[in-house]
Amino acid sequence: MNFQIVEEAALKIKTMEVRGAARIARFAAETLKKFAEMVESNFDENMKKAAEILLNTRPTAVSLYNAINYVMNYEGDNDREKKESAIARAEEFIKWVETAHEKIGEIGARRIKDGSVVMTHCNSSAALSVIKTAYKMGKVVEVFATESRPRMQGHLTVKELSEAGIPATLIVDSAVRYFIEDVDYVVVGADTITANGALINKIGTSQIALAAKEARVPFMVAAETYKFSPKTVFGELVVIEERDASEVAPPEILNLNGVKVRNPAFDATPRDYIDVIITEIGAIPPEMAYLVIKERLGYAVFGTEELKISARHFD
Ligand code: RI2
Repeated sequence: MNFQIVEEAALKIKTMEVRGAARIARFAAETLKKFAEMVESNFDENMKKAAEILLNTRPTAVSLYNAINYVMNYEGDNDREKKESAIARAEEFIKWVETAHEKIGEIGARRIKDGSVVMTHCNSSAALSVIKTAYKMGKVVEVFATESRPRMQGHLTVKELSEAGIPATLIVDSAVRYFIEDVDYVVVGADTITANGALINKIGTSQIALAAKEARVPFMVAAETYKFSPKTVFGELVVIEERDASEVAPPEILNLNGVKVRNPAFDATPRDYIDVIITEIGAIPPEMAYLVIKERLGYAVFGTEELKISARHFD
């Protein structure tokens, strides 16, 4: 069996050519669908290998894990039935991704008051859905977007805001506290929400949450339910991806004697700093994360390696 399309997709995720927790999840489901269509024999074995290749790319966003598990939860008595089921499940997952954004936009925008200034971090499609919807309702007057070093995803955000006609101000990450008094809401996305309601998101998010709490600025998280982590119910800790130091500093710095350069891509924001999590099924307090995992995702465990996501995904 030729795994080329899977290996190519895995490389795109690893190098962040395809990035963003929702996008990588959707891309993994699309890739598994294409691969399933090509498999002619030994369906289980080949799909398992493809799933492993895709999983072995970026460790932090649980959306990737949930997408893969969702597709791999296919059923059937023979290869033909299994293939049909896997393809159908991949399509269901893709639809889940597509429909969730719109609902999150609607629900999140309702919480924003007229004339608001919003701050966001990195480049989150879910957070931007809230901001764009609120803007269309005439509620947002300006958006502060952080650069989000080292990959500068803030540049993507201001481009997107500009295309949508939304006044945007780009700031360096360290200017967050300087500007926080001018802000009415912080709206960020999520890579993972843990069972205890903590948010794992782009490095720097927790500092923004700290500044927001100090300034009494509401901190809103936009997260589809497939960003909630069933693994954390079983005590597993979220692995924080540490990317290559060359993303942070040039060779003359990397080669200095006695100097280390570290590049964690994500950090954890405790639930006490989060006012609300906007999901496609409603605005929930972070304390309800466990219930979302239990009721929405379902978790029949076959060893933590093989969690089954028996989701009632979208209704
Ligand atoms: P959406 C991104 O991770 C950012 O941390 C962003 O906040 C999060 O995914 C969610 O993005 P990266 O892939 O799924 O840039 O809301 O490391 O688009």
